[in-house]
Amino acid sequence: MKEGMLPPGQRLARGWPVSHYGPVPRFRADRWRLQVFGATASGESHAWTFDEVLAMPKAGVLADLHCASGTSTIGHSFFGVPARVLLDLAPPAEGVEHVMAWAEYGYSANLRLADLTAETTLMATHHDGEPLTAEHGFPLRLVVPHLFGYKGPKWLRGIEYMTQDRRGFWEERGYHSVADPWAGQRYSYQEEGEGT
Ligand SMILES: Nc1nc2c(c(=O)[nH]1)N[C@H]1C(S)=C(S)[C@@H](COP(=O)(O)O)O[C@H]1N2
Ligand SMILES: [Mo]
Repeated sequence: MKEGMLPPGQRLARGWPVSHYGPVPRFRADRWRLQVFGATASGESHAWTFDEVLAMPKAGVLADLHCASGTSTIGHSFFGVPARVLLDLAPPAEGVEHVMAWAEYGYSANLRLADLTAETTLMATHHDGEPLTAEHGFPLRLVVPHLFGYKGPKWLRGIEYMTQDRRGFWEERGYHSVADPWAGQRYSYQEEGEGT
């Protein structure tokens, strides 16, 4: 059981600090779409309005968030659409094992398909019973509790199915491509000899 424990090298932050690169985007419902594209089974891209996302099946997830810079926040109660719902609505082509999660302003994070379909991976709309605040990702934020925070784009706008793994925003800037905090997978140099 990992309950009540922090991954190695992490310390508890006070409250829930905001941390991301760049400005906080403004939500415009008329222009906003969640897209699934790339190597889809049908070859077509899919897009949903925010109202359509809100009509998808929902679930709650309890999560701790671990920033790779060394701070953690614990006991978050998120609510939203399990990411694996997208796999039913817009299945990937055979052989797809990696995805890129895309956010506003081109932020991206690569994930193994298995990380996206994990039971606790959520496209969150709510936190502790309230809609997400703009700073924490309103209207939609990916939460991947078993990986470091940079794998969870705030202001999520798309999932790209990839036939080959590619590195996302922080992964290109020296951070680990898998990012399991319990395995201490913080930096890309650690991938050497890890066989990832
Ligand atoms: N769009 C976007 N999402 C992002 C980031 C970012 O820079 N841009 N930073 C990530 C990182 S490194 C962390 S630790 C968490 C922080 O989330 P919080 O501010 O809600 O604690 O957001 C992640 N999601
Ligand atoms: Mo982070």
